[in-house]
Amino acid sequence: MTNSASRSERGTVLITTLFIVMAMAVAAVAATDALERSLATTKRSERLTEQVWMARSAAAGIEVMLQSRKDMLPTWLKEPVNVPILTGNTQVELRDTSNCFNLNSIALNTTPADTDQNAIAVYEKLLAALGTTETDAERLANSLADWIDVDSTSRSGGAEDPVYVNRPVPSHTANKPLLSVLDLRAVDGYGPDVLQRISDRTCAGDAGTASAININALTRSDAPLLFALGNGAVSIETGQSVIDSRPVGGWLSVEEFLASFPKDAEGAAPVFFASFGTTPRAIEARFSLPDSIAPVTYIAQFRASDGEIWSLKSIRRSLDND
Ligand SMILES: [Ca+2]
Repeated sequence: MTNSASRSERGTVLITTLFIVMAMAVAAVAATDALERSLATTKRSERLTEQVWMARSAAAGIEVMLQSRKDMLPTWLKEPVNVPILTGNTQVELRDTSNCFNLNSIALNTTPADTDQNAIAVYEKLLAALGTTETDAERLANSLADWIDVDSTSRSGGAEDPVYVNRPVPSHTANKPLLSVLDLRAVDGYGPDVLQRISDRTCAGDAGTASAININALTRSDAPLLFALGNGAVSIETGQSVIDSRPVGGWLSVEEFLASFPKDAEGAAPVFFASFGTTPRAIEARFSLPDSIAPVTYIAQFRASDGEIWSLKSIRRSLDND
């Protein structure tokens, strides 16, 4: 009886010990798995950070290339160019992104942000010239102005927080300039039809900066832009006619371009609310990294004026429909 009880106790102790060992083994496996996942996450995070710095480094290399060989820009705008970076070479596609209405020209470069009524009026004219009714043009312009300005007072037909917080997915106005034209998707009134109508003629440049126009890259489809920037003084037909009359080799000066427009009854040439030049004013570079862990296209933006080219020092990833 005593021996039997002792064997039973030994058996219980053995089973308990086995359970403890099994539990410890499971815990050890779980801990190892968690550690491996944590290390993998950390490694991926470090890799992503490294890639952002690589992309910035590539953008700096592109800036040096553009600054040192300005004479090559016309060629590089036509075909991709290989740029050496730390991990090899990357193929860069350069685009002249002048000739769009800078939506952020609505914002004055002040703190707190205020808005420029002239730029809002120009934008309204552009919306109307692109086929929007005058009522909708005013509503859309004011809606964007409310989105950008820092105050919470809704303009006529505009939209501030009360409109956005009552949506099925509540949100708030940004109260700052747009980061991208794609931000318009969040602004009240900007449905797919409006975005499709205006996306090729608008861009999100520097706040408080006039739309940059390269007169030698204007196409007939830019005539509504001239109509709006000229505050309606230049009809779309006149704009198309002037663009059609561009000399072979391009206009040599902005003055020569302006002289192509008919003068008004008092002999005055049209005045444009824009910054004009005979060469690209805004350049966009798109590139990928050769050993990227995901297929990402980076976009770096540059500005050009008076023979100088400089980077905006910010890069971003390409988004859907971007
Ligand atoms: Ca606002």
